Formats: sequence, structure tokens, C-alpha cells
Amino acid sequence: MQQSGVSGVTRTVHPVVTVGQVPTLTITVTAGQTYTVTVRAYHNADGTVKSSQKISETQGWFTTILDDNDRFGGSVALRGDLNGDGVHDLAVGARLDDDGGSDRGAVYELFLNTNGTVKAHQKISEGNGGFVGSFDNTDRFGRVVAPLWDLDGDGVEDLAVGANGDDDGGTDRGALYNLFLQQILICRFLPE
Ligand SMILES: [Ca+2]
Ligand SMILES: [Ca+2]
Ligand SMILES: [Ca+2]
Ligand SMILES: [Ca+2]
Repeated sequence: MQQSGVSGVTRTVHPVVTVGQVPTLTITVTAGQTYTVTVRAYHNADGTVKSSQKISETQGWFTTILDDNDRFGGSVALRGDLNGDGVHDLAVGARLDDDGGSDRGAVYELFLNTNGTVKAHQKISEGNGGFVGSFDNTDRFGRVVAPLWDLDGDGVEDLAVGANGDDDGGTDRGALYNLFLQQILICRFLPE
């Protein structure tokens, strides 16, 4: 806070505030002086949870069918606002998904609402989401996911996905896929 006195002198004091308690400040005013006091409130996290939203096959409006042992949620990466609705999105791995064969893996792009529920999703796996490559069984695509920001400069964020069971060169040597995502055109009519 700022404390202003006579002759335009301003100095800043920092009252001690205990989390969970109402802050108090005592000011001693000398006769003939004028003080202007400005108090600002800052919202900082104390590490505890205010609320939560679970996303699973049956919760959070995630309208997909998972299979046993898909391991959805085994990897997560924060994305930018992929669909241009002003809300950050998520990439989530399901490394034991069975599209194309056993435990080949998958990644879900989750387009989120501000309350943490899923507005829409796009699955990327063998034969889904525009991915034209093929995996082998137990490649575990989606074991890790990481944002690449816009690697190729086309204005669309890209994604790195690990497949640590890939067998190029030998058993389970692993692979990394850099996925360049498709551009879509979004038009919005804005009020004048
Ligand atoms: Ca979004
Ligand atoms: Ca599986
Ligand atoms: Ca890009
Ligand atoms: Ca393998």
C-alpha cells in the first residue's frame, strides 16, 4: 500500500497479512497531516483445491467410449486455444488404446469449457484424426505428449507425441512423432 503525507512525500509500507485472516492496518495520524491510503487485494493460490472436474468415460461430458486398460490420462499437455473460443485446451494420451491393433495408443485433443468439462474432442490414433501412419502392437503412441507451439509457422499449434514401444532398429527402442495439425477457418460475427 501507499502512504502519502505532507509535502507530497509518498512511501510504501507492506502490512503482514495471514492467509485466511482479515488484514488489519493501524495508522497513527499526526495533527495537521493528510494521509491517502490505497489498499489492493491480490489473489494468490495457497496450494489447496477450491473445486475440481473429473473427465472420464462417464464424467465431464467426454462423449467417447474407452476400453479397459486404455490408460486415458497417462499423459497430459496444456495446449493453446486450438478452436479459437478463448479457452485453453488439452492433449491427453491413452497409450494402450487398441485402434489398429493391441496397445498401439492414441491421443485425445480436448476442447474445454471454462468449467473444466469437455466441449468437444478429437482422437488421433491409427486411422483417426487424419493420422495416416501405422503403428505396431504395443508401440504405445501417447505415452508422452508435449506442445510444440507452432513449429512450422502456419498459425496452428503442433504437438509432439512419444511412442516408447516403437521397434525401429530393435525392440522397444521408441519413437517421437511431431504432429503438424490442420488449419481450420473460423468466422465469427461480432456486434458493432
Ligand atoms: Ca479452446
Ligand atoms: Ca489396449
Ligand atoms: Ca503449426
Ligand atoms: Ca515394441
